Amino acid sequence: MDNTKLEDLYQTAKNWVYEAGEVIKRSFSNELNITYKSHYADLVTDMDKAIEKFFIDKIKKEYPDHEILGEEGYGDEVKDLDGTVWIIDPIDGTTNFVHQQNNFAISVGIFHNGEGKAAFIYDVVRNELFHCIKGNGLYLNEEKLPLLSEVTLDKAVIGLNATWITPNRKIDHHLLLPLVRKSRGTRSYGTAAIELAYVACGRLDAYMTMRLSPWDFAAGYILIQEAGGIISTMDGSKVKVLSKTSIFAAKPGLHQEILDTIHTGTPQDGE
Ligand code: 2AM
Ligand code: CA
Ligand code: CA
Ligand code: CA
Repeated sequence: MDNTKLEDLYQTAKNWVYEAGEVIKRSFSNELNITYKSHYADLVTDMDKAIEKFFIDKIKKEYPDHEILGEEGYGDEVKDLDGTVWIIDPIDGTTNFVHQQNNFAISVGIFHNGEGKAAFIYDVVRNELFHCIKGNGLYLNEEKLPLLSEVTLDKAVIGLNATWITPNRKIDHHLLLPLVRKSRGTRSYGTAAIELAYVACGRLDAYMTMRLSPWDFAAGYILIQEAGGIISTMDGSKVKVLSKTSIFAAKPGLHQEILDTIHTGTPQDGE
């Protein structure tokens, strides 16, 4: 894809993200139709479905050869990242959307032949669009943000949610105690997309989560790398963009310090 084509795609996608945001804002006065997916805490609303369909209609009309992977399943069965692939979460943070009408985002990542090319995470209520086109730096609305700088754990704020205190197969949860003790603090926003955007812009120094799907992290994955951050799985290996995976994103330096703390620490640390 040449630069002019990519620039066009980026502008078009950005306009659609703003338009979708307007649709969501207008919906606040309507009653929501909420249903359950896999279990009692896994919600979906008519707005999740409407916004996903909104993107799919636009993309299929304008770019019929592009593929789309969306959470609500109206897109394609995407098997690989050949060609141009959009990975879309129409509303990330549906529980917040339902309970708070705040702290949710539209997340759109665009890949071409396996490479992240453009990304958008739009916090609709705060009017904050985190976005990038590959190689051009990270933007918050119109403002270009600086590259992430190094920080040590004692000065870091870490995005971490309470599922980590439950026993799990991924990691001995006691190993996270030193992170909670030694960092400046932990935060949990209930929206992976915004948490990743916050790492990209430096509001969080790191974020770790046990199991996300491609639509939860695709845009954040692109934004964080554009900002000079590091994103991997919890054990530090490369993220497979089309798989369900743990995610660990952090500023350079801190990423290794946390991996060392977790993987060489002893469960008693910090107790
Ligand atoms: P979602 O709101 O798009 O479903 C906190 O719930 C974060 O984890 C959100 O980013 C949410 O995305 C994501 N998540 C992933 N799988 C989930 C599930 N099965 N139930 C609830 N949230 C899930
Ligand atoms: Ca969901
Ligand atoms: Ca999500
Ligand atoms: Ca969602």
